[in-house]
Amino acid sequence: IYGGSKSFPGAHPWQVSVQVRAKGSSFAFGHVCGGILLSSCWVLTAGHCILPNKDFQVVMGGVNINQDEDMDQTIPVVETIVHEQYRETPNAVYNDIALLKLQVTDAPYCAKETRFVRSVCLPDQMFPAGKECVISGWGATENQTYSSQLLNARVLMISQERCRAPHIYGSVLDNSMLCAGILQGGTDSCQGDSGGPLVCEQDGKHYISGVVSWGDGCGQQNKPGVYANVYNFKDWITSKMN
Ligand code: 4AZ
Repeated sequence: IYGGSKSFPGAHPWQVSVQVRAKGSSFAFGHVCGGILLSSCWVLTAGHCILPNKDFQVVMGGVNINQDEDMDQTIPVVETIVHEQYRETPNAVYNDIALLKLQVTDAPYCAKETRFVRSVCLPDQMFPAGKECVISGWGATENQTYSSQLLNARVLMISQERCRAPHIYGSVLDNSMLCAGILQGGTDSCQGDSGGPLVCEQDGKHYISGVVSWGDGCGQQNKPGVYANVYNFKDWITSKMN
């Protein structure tokens, strides 16, 4: 996260660290992406986070990714489902969404709801341009490659029409994507935040509006973050979860 600040424990209880088993190791996992807790047994992440034939686990509840914390819940992933139309080109990533099914720990639960672990709602609308929403993650900052502390920043929703302007992203943008950021630059998601949440609050409830997906660099003027447009995938998500 560029231009962000440290998150308080429990401030983003749906934030997940998606981790892959290190090569040749039976126990060591490393952070590859963010993720979003949708229900006790389902995590939403980006399609480009899923490397085939790898073992994944998720860690949630804590704020420091390099330390075991009392609030941490670590759960193996039993199934990965990447969107059938997920596609990467040199200029954009399309339908960049995937679901992770978690291992049941204490039937019927996988993740247990606590002060620090809680799911976020699926949206029943696209949030309007100018709406202030929040991004969070352990990805790159303006000073270092990764942050051991969970960071967050406020960004503004940007209309599709505006984001398709030639000096922003032009016609590579489709309805599987949405833009959010600060067009003057400085505040943005970045590498390692991918798969993580863009969350908007409405009437005291928190809704997942976007999944960190791609962008032209990080924090650059007129190059806002591009997010998988969760409202566009709501039917796909609910059908896979059922
Ligand atoms: C990445 O490489 C990436 N500024 C993620 C988010 C953004 C750019 C790149 C958005 O995973």
